Order: sequence, then C-alpha cells, then structure tokens
Amino acid sequence: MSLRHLSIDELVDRALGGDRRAVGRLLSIVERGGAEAEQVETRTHAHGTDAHVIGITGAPGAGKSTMVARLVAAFTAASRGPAVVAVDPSSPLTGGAILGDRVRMAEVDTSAFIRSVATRGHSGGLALSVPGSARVLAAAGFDPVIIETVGVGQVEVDVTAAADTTVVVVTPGMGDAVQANKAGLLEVADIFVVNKADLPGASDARRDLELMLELSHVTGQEDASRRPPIVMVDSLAGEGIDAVRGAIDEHHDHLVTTDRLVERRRRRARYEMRSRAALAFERHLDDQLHTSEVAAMVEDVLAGSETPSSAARRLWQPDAS
Ligand SMILES: Nc1nc2c(ncn2[C@@H]2O[C@H](COP(=O)(O)OP(=O)(O)OP(=O)(O)O)[C@@H](O)[C@H]2O)c(=O)[nH]1
Ligand SMILES: [Mg+2]
Repeated sequence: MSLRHLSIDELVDRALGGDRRAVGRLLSIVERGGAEAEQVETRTHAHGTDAHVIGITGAPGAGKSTMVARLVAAFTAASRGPAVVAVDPSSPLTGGAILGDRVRMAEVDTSAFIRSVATRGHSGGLALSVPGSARVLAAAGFDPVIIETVGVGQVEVDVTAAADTTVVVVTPGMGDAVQANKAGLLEVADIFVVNKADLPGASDARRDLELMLELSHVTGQEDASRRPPIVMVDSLAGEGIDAVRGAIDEHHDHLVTTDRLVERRRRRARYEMRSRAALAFERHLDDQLHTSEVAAMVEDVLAGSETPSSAARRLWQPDAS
C-alpha cells in the first residue's frame, strides 16, 4: 500500500507506532525542509527525548561505516533497536554505499534503521536536517541514534554538535591525529577510536593522541573532569567493538550522573536555534539583494555617497537610520 495519500499527522501516528515505511517518508520530508518539515517537527519533537544520540566522525575512509556496522550489531535492541543516519559525501543520491563494504548487511542486526543522506547538492541545510532526522528516529523509538559524518569542514562539526556523545575515528599513519587536531575534532571528542589497529603504526597514532590530549589538558577542555578514552579497534575483524560500546555507555552514564546531559542539550538547542535563524536570515538577505532598494544602495556605495558598512547595516536593520 502506498503512503503517499496520507497526511503528515497520519504518517507521524504510524511512525510513532513503529511503521518503518512511515519513518522513511517522514525523513524525506525533514530532509527537504520547509513548512512540511516544520509540521513533522511539531508533532515529533516531544517524543523519544531519552534516546542517546551518538556522533561518529573522522577523515574520509577512516572506516567509520565499517565500525558503525559492527557497533549496530553490538547494541542489543533495547526498544526498536539502533538507527543510523550516514551523511555520505560520495553517494550521488541516497541509497549509495551505506555501511562498510566488508561487513555485510546480513551480519548487522536487522532491527536497525539505516538512512543515508548525500551531501552533494545540499547547501547549508544539511546541518539542520540531520538533527531533525535524529529526532524523528528517536520519536519512532530507535535508541541509540548514530550519526556518521566525515570530519572535515564546518558542516560536519555542526552535525557532531547534534550528538550527546561524539566518537572521533583516526587511523594509523598519515598524521591522522594531527589532522584531527587541526580540524578542531580534539575538543569535540568524547571518545577516540584508533581504527585499523591491525595496520602498522597503530600504537604511534595512540601515542600522538595521548600527547595532544596532554597538551590540550593544559589549555583546558570543555569537560576537565574526564579524559576521553582511546580505544583500539579492528573493524574488519570486529575487535575492540565491545570496548567502543562500553566507552559510549560509560560516557552516557557520566553525562547523566554529572547533569551534563541536560547542559549539553541546552547548548545544542541554543546552537540549533542560532543555525536556523542564521539560515533564515541569509535567505532573507539573498532575496533582498534583488530588490530595487538594494540596487539603489549599490549605486550609492559605488558613487561614494554611502559606505559599504552603513549600507550593510541598513540591510539587517532596515528601520535604523
Ligand atoms: N585494515 C583495516 N581496514 C579497514 C578497517 N575498517 C575499515 N577498513 C577498510 O577501510 C575502507 C574504508 O572503510 P569505510 O568504512 O567505508 O570508511 P568510512 O570512514 O565510512 O569512509 P567514508 O564514509 O567514505 O568517509 C574499506 O575498504 C574498509 O574495508 C580496519 O579496522 N582495518
Ligand atoms: Mg562511510
């Protein structure tokens, strides 16, 4: 039966009841954004707020998907089981290679819900749609919700800001740990994974991370009461996956017992509100740029009768003189 004729309210009712196809449709709506996405949000945001949102990030090819496939299998289904949102820079459209190529779907807990979102063709909206998608999945009863993103650039850091627990994956060789540091991933990491620990140089990667953590400890991390653990993993063989799971659970307990979970979610809400307001304002500005008023301001700036700064101020504060 097709779900196309259903209203958003009906889709939400079905999704909350565990209908996976309805969940899929809602995710498509959230990914498109706009008024319908907001309607979905209104109906779902109060549900599933207990779900643990886990961000997994790292360089392209670090083995994130392979590890996530293993992790999904390791998470015993508490309710409807885990869900994954994979932000996939390489897939042309959704439905590209999602989980690691060598860990076959058959090995993965079939109760998991896997969603791939392509970054290609997205401009800024992705960082906003991913937290929304995570909320839909949580509302539908999936727990934990795992978000996989490539750890380069601002969008990815934005997306990891949507997580309760952030796992940063590095690999032996090529100064991965140093790169992670440069990309600002050291501060956001709650747990480090040295994946591909079967390859030479794994202990060097571990030592690099320890050194950098030592240094950043001096300059001060967000949560000084806790040093992020470093877990050695071979995702192909499935070694170390239980330890990653253990570290994730330990971090969740830490957040709960120290009241940091609510503080993190407060910060997240603030951040998401800011991102949404900024995007809406950018769109508003872009529309403005095509009006005759702005064309006249451009001429004034060119003629030297108005400075760019004062013209800009008139753009965002049209009522100010
Ligand atoms: N030797 C070894 N290879 C691994 C391990 N984990 C993953 N790989 C391989 O590394 C390659 C990349 O794995 P993916 O899981 O697709 O990596 P990814 O980080 O998800 O890649 P992107 O999503 O494209 O950034 C694949 O060929 C994997 O088989 C590991 O623990 N050891
Ligand atoms: Mg991947």
